[in-house]
Amino acid sequence: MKNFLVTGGVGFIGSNFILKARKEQWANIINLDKLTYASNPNTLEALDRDPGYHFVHGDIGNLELVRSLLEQHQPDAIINFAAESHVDRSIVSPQDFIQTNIFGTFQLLEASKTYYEKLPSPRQAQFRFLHISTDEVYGSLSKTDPAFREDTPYAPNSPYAASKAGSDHLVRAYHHTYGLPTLTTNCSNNYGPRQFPEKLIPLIVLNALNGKPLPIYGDGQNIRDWLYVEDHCEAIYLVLQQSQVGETYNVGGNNEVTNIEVVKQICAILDRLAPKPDFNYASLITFVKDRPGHDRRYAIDCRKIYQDLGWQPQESFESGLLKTIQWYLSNSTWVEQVQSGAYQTWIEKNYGNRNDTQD
Ligand code: NAD
Ligand code: TDX
Repeated sequence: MKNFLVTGGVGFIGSNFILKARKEQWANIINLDKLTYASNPNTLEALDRDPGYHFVHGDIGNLELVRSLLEQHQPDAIINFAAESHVDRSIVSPQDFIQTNIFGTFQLLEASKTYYEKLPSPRQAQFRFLHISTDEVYGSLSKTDPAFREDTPYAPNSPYAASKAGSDHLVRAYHHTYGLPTLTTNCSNNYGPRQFPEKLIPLIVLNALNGKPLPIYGDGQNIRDWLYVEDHCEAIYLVLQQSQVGETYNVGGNNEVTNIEVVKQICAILDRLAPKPDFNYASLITFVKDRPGHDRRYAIDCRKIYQDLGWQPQESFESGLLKTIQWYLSNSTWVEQVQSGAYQTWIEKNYGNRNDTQD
């Protein structure tokens, strides 16, 4: 079986990818994760006894650590999910975004280049570096603009988007200049199980269940395209298996929805699944000050991945949202861990304050 080095695999999308990769026997996994505030190590406890899964606590920016992991595990592919990913945090405090998303990706590329150049030619032909990126690098659309295509010029607006754009450019340059067999996917807003509740959908679900206000930035008319995380994971695997090297693919859910509509749909589902007498969850909706520089609309044109690889999203927004909310209702321990900060205590107990510990 193949070996994949996954970075940031304790986070939302990476953990869903790893669980699927092990279930479907796509590959053995080495998971390099720094365990920032956005990760709950218990997310992957189902793999505790899986001999095909190996966790390493560390930073993608630690060149020595990454080099030794590559040497030791000889992966057939590297899939880079590791990032600081929350736009609001990037506005308040951009430093970590530059450090991980730009410098960290640069270090990972450096280590990958040396590793790739030393591989014997049959293995070189198979090797891939897949970088996971976002539609936010393309900037903001008006209601009538056509959706983002792979050749839409980059115009990032937030420090997060700019840091992801920087990493995408580095990945492109390592292919163009050094021949590293890279691939990049730019996807829209993911939703599904195991997402940290700083992002809109889990935040609204958990605030509602706790009777807290449901904050809507600005007028609530900003539009996002929503992609169910499992559909995204399928797309990533397909790109890895079938794409020509150097390609980039946009991945979207064909689900453009305004924020206010997303929140109303969540409230309607909760009214059915967790009813309270004489109470509608929508009564908690509260309009708050807008996010600075808030992008108005994202939309993805996924014709390229459909035409080249035959991928299209399978999940409707209605059924994906229902499954997501059911997951949060059935996984109260996970929710308590991320909300109480108990997992950070667990990290300190198990790993101390060391950032680059090899398991
Ligand atoms: P997340 O914040 O849930 O998880 C990120 C993971 O990366 C965490 O486990 C964290 O501990 C780890 N990490 C952070 N810095 C690290 C470092 N220096 N070294 C090693 N590990 C580190 O993010 P996510 O939502 O799962 O996003 C994964 C990737 O997908 C990111 O690159 C993000 O930019 C991209 N993306 C996310 C979305 C989305 O809607 N969530 C959409 C498009 C693209
Ligand atoms: O409390 C809120 N109220 C609100 O109205 C929050 C947290 C968000 N919003 C709005 C802002 C956005 O228009 O909801 C929309 C979604 O917000 P986020 O969940 O923060 O996602 P977004 O900013 O769109 O970015 C996400 O998708 C692209 C991910 O966080 C990124 O990592 C990804 O690249």
